[in-house]
This record gives sequence, structure tokens and C-alpha cells, in this order.
Amino acid sequence: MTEISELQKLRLKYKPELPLILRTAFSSIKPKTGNKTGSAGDEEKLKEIFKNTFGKPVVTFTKGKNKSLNRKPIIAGVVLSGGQAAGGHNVICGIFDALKKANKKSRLLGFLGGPSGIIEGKMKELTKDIIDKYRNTGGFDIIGSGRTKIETDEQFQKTKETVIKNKIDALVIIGGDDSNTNAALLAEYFVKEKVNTQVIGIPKTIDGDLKNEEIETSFGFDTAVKIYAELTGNICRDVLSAKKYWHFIRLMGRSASHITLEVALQTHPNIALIGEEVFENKWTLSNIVDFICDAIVKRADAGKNYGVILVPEGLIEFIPEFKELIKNLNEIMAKNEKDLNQIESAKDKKEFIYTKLPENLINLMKSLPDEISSQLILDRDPHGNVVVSQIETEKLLIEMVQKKLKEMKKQGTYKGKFSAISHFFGYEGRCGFPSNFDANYTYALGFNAVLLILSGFTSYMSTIKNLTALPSKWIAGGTPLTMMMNIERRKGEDKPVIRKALVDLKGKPFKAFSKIRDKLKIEDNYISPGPIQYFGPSEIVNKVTETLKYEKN
Ligand code: FBP
Repeated sequence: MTEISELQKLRLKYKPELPLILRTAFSSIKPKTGNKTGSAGDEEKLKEIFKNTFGKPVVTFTKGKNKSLNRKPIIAGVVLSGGQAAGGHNVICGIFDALKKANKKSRLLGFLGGPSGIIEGKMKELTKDIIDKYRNTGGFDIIGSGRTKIETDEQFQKTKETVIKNKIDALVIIGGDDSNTNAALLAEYFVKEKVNTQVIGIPKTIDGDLKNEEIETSFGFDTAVKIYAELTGNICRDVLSAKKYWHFIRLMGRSASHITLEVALQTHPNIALIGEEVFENKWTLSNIVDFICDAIVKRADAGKNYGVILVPEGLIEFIPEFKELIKNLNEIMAKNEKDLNQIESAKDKKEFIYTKLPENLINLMKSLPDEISSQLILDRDPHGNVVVSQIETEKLLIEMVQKKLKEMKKQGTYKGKFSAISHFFGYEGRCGFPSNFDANYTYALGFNAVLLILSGFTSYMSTIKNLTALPSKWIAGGTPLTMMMNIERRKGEDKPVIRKALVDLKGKPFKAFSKIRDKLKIEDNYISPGPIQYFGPSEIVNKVTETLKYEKN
């Protein structure tokens, strides 16, 4: 962007706070390693796939002499992979500053447009002039992002040629679970091929599903939920002022409902559906509609013909009958990609698919509004995932709720007025100015990645822990990528993947929500958290998410 706002001018000057340990000279930071590690599942199969890189120990950086530190100048490459998340630029700034701290002659190359930039050798050198324009800004526009997966033998070979040709000592892959799975495969391939390029991953995704014992949260989640909570809080206030609409708000987040749960904890809407619970309770679509109608009727009886409902983007994938449908569609679409690509209209594509689907699923698909069934067969992403951001579940719910309420009116069991408005808060949450939390966290992740590289590690995720404390007390280290993996079905095949973290129904964040939700349904206890604050009192500028607070304390 050529023109910049007053806020951006101020944010460019913000100095992210590093954990104390990373402020020390690199030669005085020692990597402390633990025991050999296993995996999240399917250990034997993973040992076979990752013959050279499986089982590495967890690393924690502590004070002490770093005997293996590489002091020579290095060339590092960086790539942004997948969906945007606030803080991506700061990861790159952290990498740049750490490289220069270790050796002024080190250089940073940015691959353009995501992993395809590595395959095609498209890159630009990131110099101080460029870096300084992007400090603490949102977006991924410094080098762009993309969803290409490095998958075929030819793509691996081309990647190898790029790193050799450009003498790249290390590659930092900033991505979600799928991109970091790719990082692990690339690290293994380089070791096997005797290519001396190390690979380090960075946990990115607004979805919050790249977390486990080792990774407390992915970057971008904090900023995205604060933006969605601001917007939702505003709607709650509007609802309370006008008292005439039901707002159905779909929130981004792909499969897991972490974003919806967090926004619910921050804003207290009347209903927040949690996909994982729907699945656990084996709720059908009509069960969900009944659940919503029950709240609408109760509120109408209390004279309240208004309310706010949060719908997670991935809800549809958790409704058992739809899960089955999507699983079948994924397999059919993967196996018949060529044939389907030749068919133009959605109607004809559906007819083709009906010849391959079991009858119960054909009936389910036919029972859906035309738009929704067409959205279900849109092209999958390169990792084989259904593109849930394009499925307008909130509209489907409104239509079905309307129908049900009409019936209830006829039967005399509902006497209220129902007028609904749909929203989708998605892309608007991904590129905001990173919150102070995300600005600090991402800068530390990038800085720490360089320390892992200079200490000789490959196939690791850069990890910063103890995130509910002030940044000075954060703990820096690395987690072996294979430790987080298991085998899952993708594009009709069994593949190694980093296990996604879904909402834990026994976890503290969900329990906290369960305790208050019956009250929220009837009473109006809305909270309006307001916009992200970048300057001001610590309790608002350094606020961490409710999810992190509950999970860590
Ligand atoms: P990542 O998992 O790559 O971080 O992407 C997250 C996300 O924003 C999801 O919440 C959303 O479903 C998806 O990307 C949208 O994808 P696209 O940007 O390709 O439309």
C-alpha cells in the first residue's frame, strides 16, 4: 500500500517485546533437548514415512553456551502459505532482525505467492527498506500467499533445484496444519536427498486449530477473534436498541469452532452453536433447527422478538448426515476430477455425482436449497478440504427456522414475529493490524526460528510458550513437526497430517460457556468488547483470549 494511515505510522514504530531469553547474545543461548518424541497417532506408519526425521526431541532455549551455533552468514528463504492471519509480516521482520543480529551479511529471500513461489523459483530479496515498511502491519502482501501444495515428485524436485540454485541454507514455512505437514515432508526429502537446507515451520491460522501440548495457540487467532467480537458486540447493541431482528452470524474458522466459542465468551450472544457438540450429540439438521426455534419461542413469550445466534463456519461438516455426505463427495470428486472438470453447470455436475452417491445421500442433497447443494460441490482446496467459507449455512438455518416457525404458528405454539438478517464475518478478521499480543508473538516466533536454524535444527516448529504471562517471561524453543502428526484420509488417500485440534468438550473454555448459556438464551447479557486497542492501559492492550486464559490457568 502506498498511502498509509495515521495508525499505521504509529504502528511502524512499535517495538515488539521479545522473551527475555531471546534478547541475549545468541552464543549465550543453549538449546536444551528432552527425550525422543513419538507422534499424535499411527507412529509406525509415520516412522516409515519420516525415516530420517522422526522422533527428534523437544527443544527449550535456556541461558548457556551454544556450542553448535553457526556464526557464518546464511541465506534464509521464507514463504507465507494458506489463509492470511494477522502478524505474518512480523514473523518476517523477526526473521530478518534475528538474521542480522547473528551476522550482518546474512540475507533473507521471500518466495512470492505462497509455495508455488518455491516451486517456480519466484522470489525477492527482503532488505531493510522493504522490511521497515511492514512492521506491525496486517496482511501478507509483503510477498503474498497461496495454497499450492508441494506434492508431486516433480514439485519436490523443482523445490530442490530452487534451494540449491539460490544457496538457501534454511526455509521458514509460515502456515497452518496442512502447510506445516508439507514442511515436515520437505525437511525429510531434503535430508534424504542430502540437500543441506533446514526447514522450520511457524504456527499460523486464525482458526485456532493448530494447537496441542506444545503449541498454545496459532498466531492470528487473537486478532481475528477480537475483530469478530467487536463486530458481534456491535450487532448485540443494535439488537438491543431496535429489538426487531434475529441476527444469524456465521463466523470463519473452517472445521473447528474455536473462533465461535471465543467470540461467544467475549460477547454473550443468545445462542452459539458449537460444531463439535453437534457431532457428539449426533444432532441432525432438524434437531439444530428445533433447538434454535425453542429459544425463539421462549424469547417471543417473554416479548423478545430479537436475538443473536453464532454459527461456526464448519457446522455443516459436524452434522453426522452431512459429514457422511461431504466424505462421500470428497472421495467422488477426487476420483472423478477430470470428468467433473469437463462438466460446466452445477446442475449437470450434481447429476453426474448422483450416479455415484448412495441413495440416502442423494435424497439429502436433493432436500437442500439449490444454492447450498451447489456450494457443497465447489472445487476442494489443494489439500482436499471442502471450502466451508463458501457454504452459507446461516442462510440455510434461517430458511429452515422460518419454515418451522410457520408450522408452529399454524399449530398455535408460536405467537411471535420472526425477521432474520444473515452475516458472515470471515475475511474481515484476517488482515487487521495485529493486536499487541499477535505483534509480539509473531515477532518472537520469527526471531526464534532463526535461533533454531543457527543451532542446526530441521523439521521443527518454532514454539513460544507461557503466553498468558508478559512477553518477557515467554519460553522459546522448538517442537518436532512429526510429533504432532497422524494419518488421515485426504483426497481419497491415507496421508500423514498434523492433527487438528477441535474444541474439547471437556476443556475449560467450553465448560465455562456451558455454565452460562442457558441464561444467555433468555436474558440479554450481551457484552460489547469494542475495537482492539493498541495504546493505553495494559489490561486492554495486553488482554489475551478467554480461550488461552481458561486453557492455561
Ligand atoms: P488457513 O488454515 O490456511 O490459515 O486458512 C484459514 C481460513 O481463513 C479458514 O478460516 C477459511 O475457511 C479459509 O481460510 C478460507 O480460505 P480462502 O482464503 O482460500 O478462501
